[in-house]
Amino acid sequence: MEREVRIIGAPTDYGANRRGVDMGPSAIRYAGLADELRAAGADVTDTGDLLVPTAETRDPSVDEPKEEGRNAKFVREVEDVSLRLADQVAEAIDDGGVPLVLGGDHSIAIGCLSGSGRDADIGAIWFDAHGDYNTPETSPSGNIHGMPLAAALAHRDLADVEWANAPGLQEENVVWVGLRSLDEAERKGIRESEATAFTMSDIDEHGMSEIIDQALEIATDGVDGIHVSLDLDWLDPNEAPGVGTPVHGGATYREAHYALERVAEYDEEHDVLRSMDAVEVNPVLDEHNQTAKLATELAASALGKRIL
Ligand code: 6HN
Ligand code: MN
Ligand code: MN
Ligand code: MN
Repeated sequence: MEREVRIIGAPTDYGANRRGVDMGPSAIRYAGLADELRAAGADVTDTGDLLVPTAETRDPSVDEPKEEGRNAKFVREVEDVSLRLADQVAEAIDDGGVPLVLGGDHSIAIGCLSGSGRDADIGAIWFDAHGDYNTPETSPSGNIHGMPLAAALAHRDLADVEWANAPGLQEENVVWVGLRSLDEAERKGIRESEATAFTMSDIDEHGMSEIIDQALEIATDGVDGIHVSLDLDWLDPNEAPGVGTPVHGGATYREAHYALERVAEYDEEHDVLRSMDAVEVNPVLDEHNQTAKLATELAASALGKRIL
């Protein structure tokens, strides 16, 4: 039977510095997402975009910093989007589908993780150049897209931010793949965590094939399923120029495809993929929609597209 893939657009840029990432869902749809997914054998429904008030109509500093030393911009707006998105993600899973959430900036992963882990224990594979493990206390930018994993895991000074916590997410089942840009506090936090971090150097040393297999084993061990978070800046900027925080030395086109094809193969055997997001596509910075196209292809790979 065909599996339902439910597309949910989350056109936010509250969590990022650069305007434009809110156009990501449109660009990814325009790149042919639904057709690619249907070709991969999915039964596709598109719920459209969440309503997200444009950032210009909001004051980023309202209520923030909440106290001395805490910096998180647009925290109320991110809360509002996260709560509504979590409901939609949970509903799609309840209905037997796989929600595919299109960002928007990476702060939308907060809603994805809490929705996906609402009535389940989950792991997560985090394909990203960055750790996204800052908190309002450690963040150099105040941008919430650098914080979603720490928030979901209720870390450090975020334990009281209940709307951002994803109680189902198990720290020991969180795996980063492709890290190459960490702030000092993130580095310390990641070292001290029970989660597993694979850097680009690990990929250089062992190859993507071995790293993704390990990541899948760790993320799925003893949980009901996993969330796959795909930040397009995971790829090298030569492949994915349309992102707000590019970092050289990222995954190649084939490494990225291979990793997501393995997710699909593993899912076919073990039925582990609960939910997925594709985030940080910024059409304003992109070249001929190349990064949106890549997001489309990689999502299709993860959801069953095969070469042969
Ligand atoms: N992303 N570590 C930097 C910060 O501002 O916290 C960059 C975060 C980038 C986040 O790409 O999703
Ligand atoms: Mn990210
Ligand atoms: Mn990133
Ligand atoms: Mn546990």
